[in-house]
Amino acid sequence: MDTSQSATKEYESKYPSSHVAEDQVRFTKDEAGLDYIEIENRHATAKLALQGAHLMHWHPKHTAQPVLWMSEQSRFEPGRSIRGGIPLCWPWFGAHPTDSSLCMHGFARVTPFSVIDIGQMYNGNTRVILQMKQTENSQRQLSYPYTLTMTIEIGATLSIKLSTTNRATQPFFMGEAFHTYFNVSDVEKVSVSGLDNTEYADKLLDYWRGTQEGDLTFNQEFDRVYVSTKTAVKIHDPAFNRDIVINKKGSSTTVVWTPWQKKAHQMADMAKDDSWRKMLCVETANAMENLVMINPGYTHILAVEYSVESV
Ligand code: TA6
Repeated sequence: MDTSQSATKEYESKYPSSHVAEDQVRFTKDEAGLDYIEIENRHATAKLALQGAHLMHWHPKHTAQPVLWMSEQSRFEPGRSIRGGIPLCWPWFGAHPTDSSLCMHGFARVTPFSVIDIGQMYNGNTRVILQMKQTENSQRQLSYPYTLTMTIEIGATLSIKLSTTNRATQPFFMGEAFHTYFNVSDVEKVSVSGLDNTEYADKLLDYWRGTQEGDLTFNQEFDRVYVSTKTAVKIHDPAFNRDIVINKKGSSTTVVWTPWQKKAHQMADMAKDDSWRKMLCVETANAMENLVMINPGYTHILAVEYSVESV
């Protein structure tokens, strides 16, 4: 029995109630001990790391290119973030507001999640429900009682929901993001629409505030936090003959980032070639003045849906 068969058997013994669609789902484990779920249904293929409920790969069958980008230099080690796919930023975005010793973008992306349910939907999509485990590291960084649940539905479109339930007796504030790396033909040849007239903080200009005029195009490092915006955005990629449409709910911030060459080549988990051109981050978030307050007993849901339109 190979590792994926034994991983599947282990899963079925642990989660007997889940209706694992045999031919759609494989459970694998790599030599570093990270667990993965590989999915193929009639609409798409996908791969998910249980650490950080991290969707690494999504390729709907109606488009020639995968929709998510993954660095060839990414490391896959317990406790280390993966460079590409959809890193989960939670319970803060960017640097911790008061303690700079804590990791960028929060600890959820390096924390293991357990699979609560997995199965085939009536429309042929595969839905995976995961819950973040409480670890010594997570409890050290956030002592509040909470439940963090991720629901991912994989098909011709990709739907992701991150539910935070406050199980404490007092409200708490948090930041969050789906820090999504999109696979593009060349970042210098794409544009992003949907943020016209939107205020932003420019991280490269010490958070200087400006207002976006028209579509975004890229010819240098770009790192802007667009605030108080609930609009859908589109990545227009004529060379890949497609638009990637990003619809969101429960999010008031959209972050757009390309490191460009110099910054990319300074990053240990980015190749020292021009692969940085093949990625663009458009992140569905709540950050800066858009932090979320959750009252005791309440649940906040950050939701996004990605679809691909041929052009
Ligand atoms: O969302 C953009 C950003 O905040 C950039 O400033 C850059 O730091 C990027 O995230 C990557 O962060 P990471 O911690 O994953 O290296």
